[in-house]
Amino acid sequence: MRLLVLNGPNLNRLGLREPTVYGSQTLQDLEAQLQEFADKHSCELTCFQSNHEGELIDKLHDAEGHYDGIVINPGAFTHYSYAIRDAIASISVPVMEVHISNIHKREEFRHTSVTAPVTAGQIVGLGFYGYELALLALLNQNKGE
Ligand code: CA2
Repeated sequence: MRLLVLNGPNLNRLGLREPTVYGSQTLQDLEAQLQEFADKHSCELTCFQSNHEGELIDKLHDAEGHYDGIVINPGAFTHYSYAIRDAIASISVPVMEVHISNIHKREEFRHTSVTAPVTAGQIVGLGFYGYELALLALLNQNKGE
């Protein structure tokens, strides 16, 4: 099993500001935690973060044939990027959407996800644990096939 975790804009700032919303751990902490999780579940994990829409789209396209599942936190692109939505829809690899915070409890503009309708599922508000649950869902989904 090869899984890919994609983090979008500003997630490289985790732990540096707004600890009440996003916690005090960094992106490096998140990626280390997920690598440990992947090792425990004997799967191969690649993590990638970008602040650029096109780079995330390229990673989604390139995942076809190379990964069995993708976890994506598209950051603020979630709320308006039809280009990322179309990229997710254009691949056959299952994609799970994750948000560290509960986007439904926050400002109105965060309540909408234009990407969620083309994903296998969405997990919000569980902090870093949400990424582990999303990976687990992908592992289980592939087991049943
Ligand atoms: O809750 C999430 O995971 C979000 O995807 C995080 C995005 C936000 O735009 C989404 O609405 C919800 C923001 C990424 C992190 O932004 C930071 C801002 C300040 C300090 C640290 C990170």
